[in-house]
Amino acid sequence: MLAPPTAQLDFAALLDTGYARIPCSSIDELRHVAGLLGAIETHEILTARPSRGPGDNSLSGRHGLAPLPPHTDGATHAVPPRWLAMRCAEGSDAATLLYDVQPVISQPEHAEALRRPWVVTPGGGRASFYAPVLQHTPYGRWVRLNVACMTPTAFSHGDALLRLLQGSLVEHRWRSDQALIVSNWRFLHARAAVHPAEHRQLERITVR
Ligand SMILES: O=C(O)CCC(=O)C(=O)O
Ligand SMILES: [Fe+2]
Repeated sequence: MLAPPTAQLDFAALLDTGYARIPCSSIDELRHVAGLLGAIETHEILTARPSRGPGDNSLSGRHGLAPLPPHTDGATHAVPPRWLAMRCAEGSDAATLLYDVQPVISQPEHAEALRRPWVVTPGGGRASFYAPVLQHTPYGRWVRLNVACMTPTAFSHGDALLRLLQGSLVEHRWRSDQALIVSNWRFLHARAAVHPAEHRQLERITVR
């Protein structure tokens, strides 16, 4: 008998590295593993589509099938989701790119710059608010960055961060029998360009 997905997730290792590839062959298994990480917030199938133009403040709406720049999912939430559980069974040629922020924020001069405020604009009539890229709270420490809905105030450090992060890139190649679990508090993620004939469908569960 196959081991249940619970047996395959080493939580201590996940906390250490901030991401994990695990055996997973169905959306039910993905849901099961995501549920082990915390409370499931959203469960979606993201279909890669051509751009809807600059008026759209979602990254995927703006960039369409072109490469998606590094970002945090749920960047407009008061607290972005802690974990992302993802699986790509269709249209999986384009790699997903993970950028570990930890090496950068362990350097005090960068951490300091990343605590400067940005304006976060949620859209849909919700009020804008200030938030730093790097936020320390009694509940934990997280990063938040999405240039489609965030604007730096005078002395922000976003471009420098994106340059520094090139040094901590992990390229993830999708397999239909694997899922990717990633800390959305520690990693930014991006995606290579998608070929229109691929019909990319990414199953994504966000966990808080
Ligand atoms: O398709 C992917 O690999 C990532 C898509 C993504 O990050 C998003 O839509 O937020
Ligand atoms: Fe994303």
